[in-house]
Amino acid sequence: MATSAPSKITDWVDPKDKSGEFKRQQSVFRNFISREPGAEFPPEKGRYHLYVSYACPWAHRTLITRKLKGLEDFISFTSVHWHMGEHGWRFPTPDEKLPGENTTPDPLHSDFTHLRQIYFSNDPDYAGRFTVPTLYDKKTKKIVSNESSEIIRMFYYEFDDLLPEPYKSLDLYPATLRPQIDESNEWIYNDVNNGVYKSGFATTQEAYEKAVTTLFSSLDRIEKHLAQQAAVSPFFFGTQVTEADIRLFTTIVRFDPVYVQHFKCNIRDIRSGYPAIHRWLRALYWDIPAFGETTQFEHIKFHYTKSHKQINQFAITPVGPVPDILPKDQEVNAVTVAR
Ligand SMILES: N[C@@H](CCC(=O)N[C@@H](CS)C(=O)NCC(=O)O)C(=O)O
Repeated sequence: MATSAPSKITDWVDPKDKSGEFKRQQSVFRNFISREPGAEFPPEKGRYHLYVSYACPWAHRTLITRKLKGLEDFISFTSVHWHMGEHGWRFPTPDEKLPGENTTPDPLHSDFTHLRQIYFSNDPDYAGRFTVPTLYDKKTKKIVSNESSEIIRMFYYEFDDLLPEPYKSLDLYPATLRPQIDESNEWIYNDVNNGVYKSGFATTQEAYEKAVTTLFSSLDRIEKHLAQQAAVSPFFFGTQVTEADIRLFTTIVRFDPVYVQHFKCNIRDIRSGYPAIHRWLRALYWDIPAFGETTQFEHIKFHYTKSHKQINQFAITPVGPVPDILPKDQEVNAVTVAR
């Protein structure tokens, strides 16, 4: 079960790895909530708890899906504090007032101060990373999963027998679109979702340039796709929101506020360089509460800029861009003038 952990939690790139490339570890807990008879983790109202960070794009996927599927009364959640230090994520203290709902101490373990204690209570020998999202079973006191791509898929269908319409029939991974979604997941994960981290955590010029140029050629490809797709719907594929929207949104909404400057993803930004992506982003953010209401820019901006001391020694958070996200009917001046 254990994977090897680096000596320091902040050693995003193994100092012994001369390539300077960020290599993300595999998630360790890979169980599934399932409505199959006899399943170890059956769908039950109130049984599961999600530990997330509002800052984290992977955890953000699970918050969006939970809300889209109407699972708010079924799955409770807590967001950790945005600061990640030497001991990893910590819970807010009772006197800290942070934006966003459920930014509280751990409601399930009053003596726990850090997320890592959930991992150790589950497996005292755990040697992997202490990541969010973490899906926890209150009944057996076990971690079900710490892999966001699998947690969201459990949420798509496994609670459907307990859900009213229209949530029950909302299909976020429709059979007809699966080949397209799977194909795009592959390169968008490698080049974009994880690509921003590969760019920002690189410790050699070569590793950085390789990641950032790959990232931007994939953004160019997405831009072309979304410009054509705009004739059909505001969504990435087909005429309804799907997994493709959820997985791309959490990276793109962080792009201008954080990744452009903090992760040096600055060949272009979204608001002035990618009109179709910008339109798609704002339609999701402003028109669908599951996207807008789960986005907490203060957590997002503070987390990256004040936790990654190897990138930003004095932990100063840049003020801009202002605003974090533009209204749908407003553009940056350069775009308005060009029109
Ligand atoms: N594969 C995981 C990745 C999750 C992940 O890396 N989360 C980050 C926050 S954005 C984390 O908790 N990192 C803590 C660490 O690596 O120590 C998933 O998609 O669920």
